[in-house]
Formats: sequence, C-alpha cells, structure tokens
Amino acid sequence: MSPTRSGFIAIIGAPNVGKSTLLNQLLGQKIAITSEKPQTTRHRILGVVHQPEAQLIFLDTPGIHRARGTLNVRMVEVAMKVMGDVDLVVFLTDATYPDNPSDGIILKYLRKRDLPVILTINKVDLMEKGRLLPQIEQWQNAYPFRAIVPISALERIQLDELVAEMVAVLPEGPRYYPEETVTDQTERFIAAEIIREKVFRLTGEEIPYAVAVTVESFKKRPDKNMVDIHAAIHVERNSQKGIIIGKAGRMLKRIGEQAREDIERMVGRQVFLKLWVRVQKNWTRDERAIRRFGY
Ligand SMILES: Nc1nc2c(ncn2[C@@H]2O[C@H](COP(=O)(O)OP(=O)(O)OP(=O)(O)O)[C@@H](O)[C@H]2O)c(=O)[nH]1
Ligand SMILES: [Mg+2]
Repeated sequence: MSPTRSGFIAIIGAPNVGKSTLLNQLLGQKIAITSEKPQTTRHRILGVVHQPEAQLIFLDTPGIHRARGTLNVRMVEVAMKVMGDVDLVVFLTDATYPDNPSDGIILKYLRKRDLPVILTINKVDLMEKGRLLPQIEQWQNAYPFRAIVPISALERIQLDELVAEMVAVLPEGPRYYPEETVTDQTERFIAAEIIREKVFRLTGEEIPYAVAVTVESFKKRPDKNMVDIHAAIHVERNSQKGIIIGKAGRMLKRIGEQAREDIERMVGRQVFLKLWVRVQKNWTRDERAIRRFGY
C-alpha cells in the first residue's frame, strides 16, 4: 500500500468567487453558507475530505479585499492568517471577473511567501472556452503556480482533476482526523450560520453586512425527536430591525421557515425555531461587540 498524503489546504480568494461553494461540493455536504452577495463567510471553516490514500483538510476563508470597517478588516485578517499556516493554497478566481483588484492584493501577498499555490479559475460554466485561454496565459506569467485548473464549483466541472492536482502537491503525512470527521463546527454554530444565510439571501443590499446571529439556546428534547432553538438576529439600527421583521412580520417568518428546513436537514430531526431581532447600535465598528458575536 502506498503511504498516505495529507495536509491543510487554504481556499483563498476575493469575495464572492465561489470558495464556500467549492468547499461544500468537495465535501458533498453543505457546511458553509453561500450567497450571491460578497463577504458572506466571516470565519475560517474546516472541512475534511477522506480518500483511500489521502486526507485533505480544507480551510474556507473570508474573501480578501481592501477592507474598510472593523468587521471587514477582522475578516481579511482571518484569511491572511490561515494562508500563512497551511501546506497548500488554492487561490480561487472568478472567470467572469478577470481584473479583480482583490486578486492583485492576494498575488502581492503570495509573492512574499514561499508556498505551493494552485490557481483555480471558477465559474467557467459562464464562459466560452476561447475567452479563457488569454486569462490562463496571463496567470502563467504572474506567478509560478503548481497548476492552473479551470473549474465550475457549481456545475461540478473538473473537480476531480483539481483534487488530483492537490493530492500531488501534498506531503506524505498522517491522517489528522478520524474517518467520521467532516468538520470541526458544531451544529449550534452551523444553525446560526444558516439563519444568517437566509438573511443574506432574502434581504437587499445594506442589511446583510449589519447582521450577526447568535443561538441563545439549542436543546434536544429527550422524549421527542425534536430540537428547540432560540436565536437572535442582531442589527445596527432600528430601521434595519423593521426591514428584517417586514410587513406584518412576513420577512422574519420567511427567514425562519427557510432556516428551519435547512437546520432540520442537518440535524435529522424536527426543529422548533424561535427568532427575534435585537438592535445593537453600530456593532460592526465596535471591537467588543464584534468579539462577543464570535468574530
Ligand atoms: N455560475 C456559477 N456560479 C457560481 C459558481 N460557484 C459559485 N457560484 C455562485 O457565486 C456566488 C458566491 O458563491 P460563494 O460560494 O458564497 O462565494 P465565496 O467566495 O465563498 O464568497 P465570500 O464568502 O463572500 O467571500 C453564489 O451565488 C454561488 O452560487 C460556479 O461555478 N458557477
Ligand atoms: Mg464564502
């Protein structure tokens, strides 16, 4: 039997390029929330792929960009820190956004390090093949990547090829996690994230960035196949509270219904979800509040 290859792989990229979508597809399971709005991911999220001869430990990260505001700066710091502490970086870009200035920030950082990097051009399902070649050439001249792999995370195009390239770069090593480990996140944390995802997906431009979710209680009823979850949605202003609640409470109801369905799928039980909205003035600029919300 050949020895196991294993290691930690950072999924790095500008906001909204599809990092969390890629992580979920590689795992075959949804552990990271995704949305069409940038700055969806706020934590480092670990997911483990087990193969007969390899173990790949992925770290999904917040999108790197020129950050303004205390919360955004914190998120970028999280991503930068992850990048400095892995065996391999998967640098994800968006084929439909070739001259993304955030890619430039990442390149600059990579050039200062001596890390193996695989460039992964995502969303090729939205592109004609011919338009991809000049992009690949440009990237080849920009950095000595170990490989350049065009993929579609959403349509699962070329994901096996990408994994093969990653395994080839990883060193021989132990299995760091037991076979049954998919992530280090708790169900309680993922439940909070799912609620935040629904806010991101259902509300307009301004609201998502002002939102944090905390699960105040998460209790499995011993007698019934049921979980009781109480969670608070925090916003920065009264006007935002009004939008989240919606006319006659309709928005909050939709958020709750959609979140409940996803959480039920995750825990495999019926869920009773109680949501409310709290105003915490300007929390995204308040160091202490940011920490209290787990960022
Ligand atoms: N067409 C297409 N859309 C994709 C693909 N991959 C991701 N998306 C979409 O791109 C948007 C962003 O995806 P995410 O996975 O949330 O992106 P992210 O890089 O994690 O974003 P942040 O966490 O905000 O940095 C979502 O609407 C996805 O459905 C792809 O291969 N093709
Ligand atoms: Mg993400």
